[in-house]
This record gives sequence, structure tokens and C-alpha cells, in this order.
Amino acid sequence: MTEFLKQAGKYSTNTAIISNGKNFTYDDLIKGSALLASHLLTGENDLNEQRVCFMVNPGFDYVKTQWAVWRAGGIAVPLCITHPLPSLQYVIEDTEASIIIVSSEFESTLRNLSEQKQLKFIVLNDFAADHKELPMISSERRAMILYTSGTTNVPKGVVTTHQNIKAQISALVTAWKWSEKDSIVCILPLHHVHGIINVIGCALMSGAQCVFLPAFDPQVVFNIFKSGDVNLFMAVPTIYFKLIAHYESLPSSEQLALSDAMKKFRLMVSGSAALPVSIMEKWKKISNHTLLERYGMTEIGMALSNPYEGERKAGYVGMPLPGVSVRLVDEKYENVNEDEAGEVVVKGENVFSEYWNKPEATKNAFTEDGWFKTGDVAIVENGYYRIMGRNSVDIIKSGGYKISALEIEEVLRAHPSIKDCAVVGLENEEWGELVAAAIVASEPLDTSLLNSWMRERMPAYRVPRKYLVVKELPRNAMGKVTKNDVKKLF
Ligand code: MLC
Ligand code: AMP
Repeated sequence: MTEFLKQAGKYSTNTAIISNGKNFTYDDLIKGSALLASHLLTGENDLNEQRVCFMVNPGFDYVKTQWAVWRAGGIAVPLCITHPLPSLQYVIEDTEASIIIVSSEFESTLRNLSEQKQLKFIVLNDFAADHKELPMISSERRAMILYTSGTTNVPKGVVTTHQNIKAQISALVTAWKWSEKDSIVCILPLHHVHGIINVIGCALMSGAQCVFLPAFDPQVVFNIFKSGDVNLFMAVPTIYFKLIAHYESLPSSEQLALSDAMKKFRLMVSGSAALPVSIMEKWKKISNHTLLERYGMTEIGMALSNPYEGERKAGYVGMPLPGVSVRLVDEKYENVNEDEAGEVVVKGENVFSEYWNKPEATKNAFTEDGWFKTGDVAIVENGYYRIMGRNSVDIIKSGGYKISALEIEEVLRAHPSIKDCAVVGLENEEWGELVAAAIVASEPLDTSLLNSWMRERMPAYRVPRKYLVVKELPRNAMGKVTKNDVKKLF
């Protein structure tokens, strides 16, 4: 936090944020976050790592809230603004939050729960506060918890310290040459590192400007591109896919104007999932930009990146970022030979401190000598890393979101007509992978009703897009469901 404030002080009159058609300076951010921090500290001098969950729209209020929690000494826990109540409740309960902050439109979603649990409930910006002296926050303190789905049946909270966040941001600011002259448009959800670290964090650590859009809409993104107000863009492959499809539907005069506007950008980046070579090539034709593909993870921020200057290779994620150590290892966690594939393990200040309240999971996530095990398999070819896949078939990446097949199966199994099920990710150009469920039913099953039932229980992006009712699931000699055979059923 100290580093953000130092930079904000240096660039105090620069526009930091544009949201809802309004411009906010770094000074606005410093003052607004100080006032909210004072309110958070009513009756206390330091939140001492209390968890503050916030469901706040992207824009000035979001960043102000994040900074206020940090300045008051709390741990920031951003909630996804499109999650249904059971998913929100899980995070609030798992973090044992003591305070909830909401934009006014989410008041009705969380007020009851908050009152039941007797939590402090703050609706932006409906409060009055006097300025208080704010605590000094040391860099080893815990700063943020983000939830990630993995190979367990419930999401885990990834805890990062202020020092981790600073290291994750510094690596990118250096590698991609961020400066106060930059301006980026943010369309990504703000409960994941891609939006929080790569977009907002880097911009605000550089004295640059961040333009927020409430949600992803291709035409609105193109309007911003044409305005000439931004020179950086970062997104997941699905978003590039959708932008290309929209571009192709436009009249040629419009296409020309857009392509001209995009040529003036300094950098365009793709990540969070493998970038198909076809998308990279189409985008190059449209924008004249060779997308810079990088690789990262909630637990580590970014680890590998194609070069800013130098060749950006299609199908590769580049080399280690400054300050990040990366190795490829075999099952015994020993280095593989030069031309062999191995699991990516990572070390550095960028690596998270722990899974919240899960010491066993934390221990298992690291090798004995402290390398974080990503579960991704890669190979190095001519100095460039290429991601080849994952150790687990139970992890699905769809639209850039990491999804646990086991979590979805657990919910499906709670349905009264479902005896057994297996969830898999099917290869798909638009979404990367598409969630699909094979189901053994105990009685005739209407899959469209099942779909509505699922939509009430989990975020839309996790709900299966394909259902297949089968007599039995394919299994191996040990009786274990063979997911690769399940995929073939579709
Ligand atoms: C949504 N839909 C899907 C879907 N998600 N269909 C199939 N598969 C999915 N995964 C459907 C919806 O149900 C809806 O259909 C329709 O698509 C539009 O929904 P939407 O929510 O409005 O979608 P859209 O806004 O178009 O969302 C697409 C997106 C979004 C790509 C903008 O998925 C997104 O923001 N992804 C980014 C996630 C991200 O930030 N990941 C980074 C994690 S950090 P219907 O029929 O219901 O109307 C990380 C580390 C790193 O990975 O390296 O960065
Ligand atoms: P998350 O846990 O949501 O942070 O997602 C992290 C995962 O996304 C990584 O473990 C990878 O599997 C995947 N990922 C991120 N970037 C890339 C990329 N450029 N290519 C392939 N996979 C990626």
C-alpha cells in the first residue's frame, strides 16, 4: 500500500480513473480512500488483518474501497458482482469476514446475510466520517484473498501480502515498460488477478490512467478504442474471439476506422488461457498488433511473458519475468532435461503466502525447498516456454475462468434425479473449453429444468453448456471414471 500511496502522491493531479463518465485524480483516490478507511476504523486504530468483503462495481468506488481496506489495516476480499448468493456466502463465511461493503445496487443481495451474521455493513457512499490517523502498514502484512477453484471440491482463498502484490506488479511494470503516459481500458472482472494486478495495479503504480467499463460489450470497447483515449489493452482469448466476431460484422468503413485507431496502441496482451494461433493471426490482421501472450496464476501473479521488444512467438508464453524464478521438474521435483516437458514450479516474492485457513493444502502446494507447484506442464523450445497442458483433468478453463469439475459434480449430485455424473471440459475455439456433464439419472430428467436449477446455485460461467444422459459412466479396471473417455461421449 505504501508504494501505491507514494506513487499517487507523485502523480496527484494526474487522472487515475475514468468511470461513469467522470474523471478522478490520484488526489481524489488518496482522499476518498482515507475517509472510507477512517469510517472502517470507527472504534479501532487498526483492523489488524480483519477480512473485509466488498461487492462494488468496477470504477472509482472499487479502487477507493480496496485502498481504504488496505489503509485501515484490513485484508481486501473482492466479491464477484455476478455471483449468486450461495457463492458469495461461501466466501464471506470462509474468510470469517467482519465487514461487508457494497455498492448501493447490491444492498438487497447482502444486507440480510450481513445482519444474520451481525457484520458491519457499509453501503457506498452513504456514510459520514471524520478523518482518523491511519495505521502504518508493513509490507509483510496480508493484503488480499482471492478465491480459486482447484482439485478440491471447494474453492480456496489465495492470500497475498502487500509485498507479494508489489512484486507481482513491479515485474510487469518493468517488463512491459508502463509509464504515466499510459491509459488502459478495464473490462475484466475484479475478483481475479488479471484485472486486479495486470490492469488496475500496474496502471496505478505507474501514475497512468484506467478507464472502466461496467461490463464487456464489444461495441463499447471499440468505441473506446476509436476515442483515442487508451493505448493499452489486456484481455483473455475469449474476449479477442468476441471482438474479432464483432469486427467482422461491421461495415468496411467502420472496420478501417477501427484498424487505424488500434495501430496507435502501444501494447495488446492476451493471457489467462492458451491463445489459439488462429486468434493471434486474425487479430494481427485487424489491429496490426502481435499479441503479447503471457502466463500466470492467482497464486503467483504473472510468471512468464513473451518479450515486449523482441519476437513474440505464437503458441508460446515466453520466458520468466524479472524477479520470478521458474523451473520445469519431474515427479520427484528434480529438473527435467533441456528438451523434456515438466511441471512448472515457481519461486519469488510474487508467490502467495498461503491458502486461507488451509495449512495442509498450503504445504502440499510447495516442494520441500519452497517452490510453488503450478500443476501446469510446459516445455522450453529455443528459450521460449510452451504450456502443454495440466496435471489434472478436473481443472477446466472456460472464458479465462478456472473451473473445478469436482465442484460442479458436487452440486449436480445434490439433484434428486441424479445418481452419478462426470464433468469435463471440451475443446472450444470461443471459450477455450466448454463445460459438459455426463449424467446417470435415477428417473427421467429434463435437462433444461436441470439447467435452471444449476443457474440458481452457481455463476453462469460454471454451469454446464452440454448435458448428456448416459446409462453408465466409463470407468477403468479400478472403477475410477475415465474423463478422457467421458469427453469422447460428446
Ligand atoms: C458465459 N457464457 C458462457 C460462459 N460464460 N457460455 C459458455 N461458457 C462460458 N464460460 C454465456 C452466458 O451464460 C450467457 O448466455 C452469454 O454467454 C453471455 O454471458 P456474459 O456473462 O454476458 O458473458 P460475456 O460478458 O460475454 O463473458 C465473456 C467474458 C467473461 C469472456 C467477458 O467470461 C470474462 O470476463 N472472462 C474473464 C475471466 C478472467 O478475468 N479470468 C482471469 C482469471 S486470473 P445466456 O444464454 O445465459 O444468455 C488468471 C490468471 C492469469 O487466469 O493468468 O491471468
Ligand atoms: P487461475 O487459477 O484462474 O489464476 O488460472 C491460472 C491458470 O490459467 C494457469 O494455471 C494456467 O493453467 C492457465 N493459464 C494462464 N495463462 C495461460 C496461458 N497464456 N496459456 C495457457 N494457460 C494459461
